[in-house]
Amino acid sequence: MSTVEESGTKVAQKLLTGSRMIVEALKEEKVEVIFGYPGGAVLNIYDALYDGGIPHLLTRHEQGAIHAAEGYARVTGRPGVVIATSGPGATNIVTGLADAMIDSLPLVVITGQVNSQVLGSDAFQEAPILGISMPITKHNFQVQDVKELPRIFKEAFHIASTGRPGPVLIDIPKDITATSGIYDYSKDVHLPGYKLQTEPDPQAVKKVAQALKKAEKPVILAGAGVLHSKATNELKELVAKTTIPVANTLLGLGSFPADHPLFLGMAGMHGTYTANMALYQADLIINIGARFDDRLTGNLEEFAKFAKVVHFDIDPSEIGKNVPTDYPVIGDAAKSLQLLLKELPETADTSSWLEQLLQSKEDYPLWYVEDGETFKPQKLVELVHELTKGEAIVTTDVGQHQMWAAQFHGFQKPDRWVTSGGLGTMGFGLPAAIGAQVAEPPSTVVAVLGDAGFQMTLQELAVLKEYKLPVKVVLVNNQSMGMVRQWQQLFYKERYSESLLPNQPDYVKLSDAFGIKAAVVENEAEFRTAFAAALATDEPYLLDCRVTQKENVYPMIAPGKGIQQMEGVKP
Ligand SMILES: Cc1ncc(C[n+]2csc(CCOP(=O)(O)OP(=O)(O)O)c2C)c(N)n1
Repeated sequence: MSTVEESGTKVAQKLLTGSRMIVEALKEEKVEVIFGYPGGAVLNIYDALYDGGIPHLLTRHEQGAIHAAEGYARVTGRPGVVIATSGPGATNIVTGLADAMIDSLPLVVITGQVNSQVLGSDAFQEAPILGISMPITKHNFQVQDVKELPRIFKEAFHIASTGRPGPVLIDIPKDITATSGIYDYSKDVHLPGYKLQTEPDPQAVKKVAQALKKAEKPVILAGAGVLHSKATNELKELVAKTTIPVANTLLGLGSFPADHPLFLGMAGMHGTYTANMALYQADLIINIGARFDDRLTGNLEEFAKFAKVVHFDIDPSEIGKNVPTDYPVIGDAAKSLQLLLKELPETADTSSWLEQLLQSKEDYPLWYVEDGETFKPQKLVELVHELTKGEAIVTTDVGQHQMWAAQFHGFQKPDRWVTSGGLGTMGFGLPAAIGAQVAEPPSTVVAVLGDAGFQMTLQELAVLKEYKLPVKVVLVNNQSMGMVRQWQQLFYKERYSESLLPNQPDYVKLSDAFGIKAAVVENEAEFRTAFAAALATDEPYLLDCRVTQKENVYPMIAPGKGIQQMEGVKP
């Protein structure tokens, strides 16, 4: 270490290669684990990692690495870190970048790139990842000089984890990782163009308090922003003080306890009748950290027809994007709610509204019919909840099983629910479970997967074995792409085009090949025994659960319909 004069101040500096700088920067950012996959362009980085210092988890596909990093980020709130090589390594992470971007997950993704001298020449394993990833990252960088590396890393972590979180990509030509330069990580981040508005405007909050005073039919819509800003206590306090009922978005589940009497359930396409009708009939919708996406709102013409809209969001571009907003509050949700709690006036008399909603909750609960012959997937989810006492971290793939998990696994606590919401990425659930288990080794992690989605990333079973990750895989095996089949049944006259999967692998043999214990389960009794055995070991386990094939997710808002036009509500 040497000390040199710079701008009149003495700073500690070291002469390091680019790859060593990367490892040092990751250490300074207190990175606990890297999810990655090596290749030519990142060989220098992997060589620097060989000396130790930061654990690295080798997935079996780069998509697995980035979804694992997303799972880690969702559970910890800290950036997940990924390394992939240039070309196909980089393009293999594109789905994960888009997934993290739309679900606001903080990631720092390092891609190797061909040597600077041959950039743009269609060199071996060259892919223009900067251009490809531009619209699906919060920000991206290409390092052009080794001296820039410390600044770029510091900025990348800052951008990924502040404001509305998101993925940041750093593309590094191979020669830069071999070149030496002065390493100085002491400088503060200076980004004049990156404006964060975390402190809410007190006047804006005052207006919300006044709107609350008049509202006779208020409802809170709590989204993932509540989880990102760790505002769950403030939300509970707000509800305790105002008795305003709460509906969740898919990604907001866990931000409010499912067993709370004022919890109306998830809203949206497969939400509860009561949550959706509350949003439809409300005179004031208080959106906290949700983006009013189309799966939530249904037909926008019908949404919030009678309501004034309050929208708390850290991202100003969300205000009025889909739904006209009367009372916007830009800022960190926890801070905004703290301010609102101080401002709270006497609220209007909402007793008849609450009575109506509580009655509706009783009359129109989520439901399914046991046929006495087949194993109902909804029952399976209820059993997962019962046998884990609702304490497990649950990850899912995308499809019917995801919706049943959202509906029937009452989430009591924050950050126990890891699912791909905005992008709806099949293949997400198993690698995300890996990241979640790495994030919280003592917790039970259950990956509830569809048989089709599982087959997209099942190579990651190898990771469970190698790293002794005791993830319990619950395969909701309906021998079909259930959600596609459901839409074909309902909207395409039962023409099941390419959605039935009668040819299934033998999942027990498959698991065995990976050294993982597994069992086939065909009914509730078998599930109880097998899942208890799975939970009792500290090893990974897979249960191939043969469930009813032609079961549909209800209730449902059909495409184009309004939020009040639900089908399949309990008769
Ligand atoms: C990568 C990807 N490809 C295609 C789809 C479209 N898609 C949505 S759900 C679904 C079926 C999923 O089937 P499965 O994993 O078995 O779950 P199930 O619906 O049966 O519970 C498909 C193909 C998707 N969401 N993601």
